[in-house]
Amino acid sequence: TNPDADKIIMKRVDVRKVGEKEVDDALRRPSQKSAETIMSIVTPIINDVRQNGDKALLSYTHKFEKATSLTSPVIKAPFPQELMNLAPETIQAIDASFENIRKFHAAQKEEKPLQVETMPGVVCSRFSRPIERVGLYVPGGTAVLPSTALMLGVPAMVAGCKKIVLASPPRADGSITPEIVYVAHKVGAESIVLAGGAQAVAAMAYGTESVSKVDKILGPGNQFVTAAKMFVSNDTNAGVSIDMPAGPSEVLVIADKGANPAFVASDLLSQAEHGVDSQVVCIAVDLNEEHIKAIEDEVHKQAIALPRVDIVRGAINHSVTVLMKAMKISNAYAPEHLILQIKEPEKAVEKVMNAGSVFIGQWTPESVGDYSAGVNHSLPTYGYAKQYSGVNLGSFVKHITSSNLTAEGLKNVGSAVMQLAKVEELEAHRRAVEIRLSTLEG
Ligand code: HSO
Ligand code: ZN
Repeated sequence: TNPDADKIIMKRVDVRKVGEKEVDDALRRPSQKSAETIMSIVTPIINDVRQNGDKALLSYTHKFEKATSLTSPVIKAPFPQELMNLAPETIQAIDASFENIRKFHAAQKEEKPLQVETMPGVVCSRFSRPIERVGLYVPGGTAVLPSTALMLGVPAMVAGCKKIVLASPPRADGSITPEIVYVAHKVGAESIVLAGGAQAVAAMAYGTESVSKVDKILGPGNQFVTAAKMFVSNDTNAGVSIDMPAGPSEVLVIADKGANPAFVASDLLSQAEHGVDSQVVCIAVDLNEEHIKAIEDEVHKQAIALPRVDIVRGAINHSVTVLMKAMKISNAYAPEHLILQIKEPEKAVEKVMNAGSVFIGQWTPESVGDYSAGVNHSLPTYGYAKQYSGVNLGSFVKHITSSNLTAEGLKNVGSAVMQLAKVEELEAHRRAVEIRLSTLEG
């Protein structure tokens, strides 16, 4: 018998020994259910909630969350104190994290409108306004995630969104995690929708008798939540947008000889414990067999001591250690989280082209960003870091532009406008300028 048979170990790929295809295959994210399958499941749910409102919403919560005693799908602010009784050390931790996240997102505010005089007398401006009503989805599932409520709620509050609606699946007894209620209270949420999945997304997108309709839905979720967000954002009747497509969480750690194997392993595992579909990647730069073995042994040793070892085992199953070519592979993979446990890590940041959030140096585990440092943890996964940013203050505002011309300005730019209108054969456009120029001359 093989003593290593039960070892929790990542697959190894040596870029120097195998072709590009093998590397790509090893780094492929675990496959998800097909879009059609998921859509065929969520579409009837969405339509039902849209047509039948609270009644449908409640029936799905009874069915999926087993919260059969629940009689109303919404709690409105002010939230009763008895729903947010917490240990003082939890209150302190939430308050400290809240403050750091608030500071970092407040610093993202644009001080004053951008203003440019493109020609004498032609002034163009851009200014931002908060999105009025936002719906924040906080997943339930195998872990309670009040930190996600913070990551979505704090920037919404800082941006000045008028109505913040939080949705999260209730527990089987119909109650909601008190930490989430406390965060909802702190960010000034209008209500908490006690529902999850596609039904919660539909309720916020279209509104029901008791759920307020919102203008944008943000927050991570499983495949059903993501599919529902995609569906409603494509429905012009809903008039709602979303933050980004979401997939399972992931981390990529780049480690060199100086990296502490125990630290590297702890970071890989903190991501692996999120779900069996999580993927963790370790890129070993210039490491010999002994170094790699040390990391692998640490992964196993620390993993078997974790309460969520079974989830970790599932995640590690489709995770990889890659030898060499770190930054090129990392940029191609576009990890949600990138951890740099290498010499001169700040220098390497210049080469980072695609990543959701970067954790620099050995004293920066991903967990600090997940909870309390101040950066946001709602980040693009599944390779979407190539084109999406994580949630930030900008996710809660839209930009409006304005133009303001003097008579001189119109004289300066008018001929270009009239000529292009002529090219496009849009005569009314041309005349709108001409009529003014003639008035000026007359
Ligand atoms: N790493 C997760 C966020 C999270 N971690 C919540 C702990 N709680 C995805 O970025
Ligand atoms: Zn995490």
